[in-house]
Amino acid sequence: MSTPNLLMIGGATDEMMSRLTQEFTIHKLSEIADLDAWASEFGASVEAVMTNGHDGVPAPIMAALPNLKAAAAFGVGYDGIDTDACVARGIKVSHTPNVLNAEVANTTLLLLLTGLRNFRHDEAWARSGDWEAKGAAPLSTSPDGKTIGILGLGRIGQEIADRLSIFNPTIVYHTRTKKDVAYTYYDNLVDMAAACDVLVCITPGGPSTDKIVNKDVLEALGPKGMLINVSRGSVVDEAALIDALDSGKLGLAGLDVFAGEPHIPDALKASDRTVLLPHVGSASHETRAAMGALTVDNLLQWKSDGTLLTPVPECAHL
Ligand code: A2R
Repeated sequence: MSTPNLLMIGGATDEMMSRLTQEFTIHKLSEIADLDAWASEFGASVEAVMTNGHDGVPAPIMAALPNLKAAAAFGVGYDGIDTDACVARGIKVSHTPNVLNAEVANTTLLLLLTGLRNFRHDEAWARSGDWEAKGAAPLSTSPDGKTIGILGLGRIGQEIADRLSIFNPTIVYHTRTKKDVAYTYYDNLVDMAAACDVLVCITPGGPSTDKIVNKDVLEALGPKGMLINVSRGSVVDEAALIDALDSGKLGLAGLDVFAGEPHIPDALKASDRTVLLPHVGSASHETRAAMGALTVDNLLQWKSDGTLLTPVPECAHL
């Protein structure tokens, strides 16, 4: 049986490795000390890479693999992969849509509840003895009946809207194209932010959404408004966010993603208006297993017939 050469950029679970090692000859980028030396020996023989949305396929690696045919990304976002360059070279790219919708939506609801209900502070109040020393913790804000704006009403955005229904919200949304849904559509993000109590970002990253949540959007959301970002750090102008929080022009931020991950600006860490997570939106055992299985399924299908199970839209015609 042939075992094509596969370069792994980033990690994989034991389950993924056990399926892959039977089918591919694996090279791990983390074990390559000298990329040029490795590339001169193996680069031309590598036909597939496995990566993730964060690491992508860096340009020097693309250049070192002249016969690359398939790139399988672990994750739904693939802004780290230059799909134009892949299409130009006929490289097929897959990702893992849908299997993480529920978990990212759960994370969104938990950020919403933790922020509005002030549970971060309440937990500290209970743990520190403030309850006995100072009395009842301050009141907080109910998540019920709020107007919630979804920036990016795609697979995950729709799941967020569905799961939010337990709070009887008014859902509104902004995307580039109006969708066939009953929610109110805003073609202008600032206008939507002005109408919202909470703004949830769940668009892809990349140039078209870079800092789309800017000073004007944050100030329109206002002193009682909450921003939730479960998409990509690049979607929010982080400097403007820090200014808006520190000046009280924005009420709260619940953030799972950051511009310079894994670095989080000290101002966001120090703020009592933030709930911070280390990019764990999809990071449950169950969901990561499903994402890993789909990543491997894509590679195995490509090995068997040259097609991908879940290609990214840009490469679907290849
Ligand atoms: O704009 P449209 O009509 O293509 O709608 C998409 C929207 N979107 C945008 N909205 C406003 N301005 C933009 N520049 C823009 N670009 C895209 O984001 C669509 O409603 C949504 C993306 O939905 P899906 O492609 O179904 O992605 P999914 O699976 O919901 O994941 C979204 C992102 C990933 O790319 C990762 O960055 C993150 O969630 O995990």
